[in-house]
Amino acid sequence: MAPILLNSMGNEHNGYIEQEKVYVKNPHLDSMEEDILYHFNLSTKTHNLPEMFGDIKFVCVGGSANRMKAFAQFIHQELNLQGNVDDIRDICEGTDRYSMYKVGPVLSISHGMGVPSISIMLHELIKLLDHARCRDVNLFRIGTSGGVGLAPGTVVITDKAVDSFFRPQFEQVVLGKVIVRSTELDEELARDLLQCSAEIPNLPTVIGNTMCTHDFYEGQGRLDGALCSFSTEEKLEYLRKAHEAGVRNIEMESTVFAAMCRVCNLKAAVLCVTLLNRFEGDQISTPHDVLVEYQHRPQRLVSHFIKKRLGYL
Ligand code: R2B
Ligand code: URA
Repeated sequence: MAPILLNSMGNEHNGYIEQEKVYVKNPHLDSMEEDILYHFNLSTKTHNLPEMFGDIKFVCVGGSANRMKAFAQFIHQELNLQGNVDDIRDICEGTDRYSMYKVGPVLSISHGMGVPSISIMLHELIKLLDHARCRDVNLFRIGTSGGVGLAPGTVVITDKAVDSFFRPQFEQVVLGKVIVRSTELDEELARDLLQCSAEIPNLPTVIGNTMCTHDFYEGQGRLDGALCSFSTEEKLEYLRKAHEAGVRNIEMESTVFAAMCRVCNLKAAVLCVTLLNRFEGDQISTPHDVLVEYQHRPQRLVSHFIKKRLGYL
């Protein structure tokens, strides 16, 4: 059953599985002799991308390079893969923009903070998956966030990624015009992940909307930045409105992540743990060891999902 489990997101036809392809949506790419993935320090001429990455089925992305290295080491252990965890090397070591680790069918990549940083990474990642002729790939953003009315440590699986006006859309300025793309994520994947969370002890998880902002301080209604143009009451009113619109957490990458994956036919999910309840404060004052345990929660959840899909559980 293992290959069928892997392909369970595909469409079954006449006894065989039609696999989901990763689509780049750019006609200009066909006429390029070489494609240099500059921020990964990889190229179609200098690297055999199908050989290096053709077996990838799960891609996990997160902000911090150290966290994504730790995630790769964790998955290596969880999947009982051969070799020493300390030998897992950064495929992008020739550049310090992003870090990338491959463990079996799992790719773990850092994306930095904010929409512009993750969007550059996603352009090159989606081209990489296409060049490598990958099929049936699931993509996960595992990260941190501020909770809206939730106990700290809760994992939020994103239903819709919304902008600062609570709209499920991502706006990109292209050639001086605004292009609007939908940010809906794969409902079935979100439901499967919620089911996984119920099978893991001590992993409080909800499905809710995630608000994506372009700033950590004023943009998220914080009173503790270098600048602040509003009162405590105005902040709380905005958070109450966000909560009414179904927002359960706030972070800084989900809208462009959802929009790009959707256009390119990639099944994607966003899982962020809340570090604090924004109705109760703005500063992240939780002790370091507690934060480390919180940040491990989305990793445990995705690992459980991957193990189930691969037939380990
Ligand atoms: C969550 O945490 C980061 C800010 O601290 C940002 O990248 C995000 O989305
Ligand atoms: N990341 C965010 O973007 N906001 C928070 O409040 C916490 C983590």
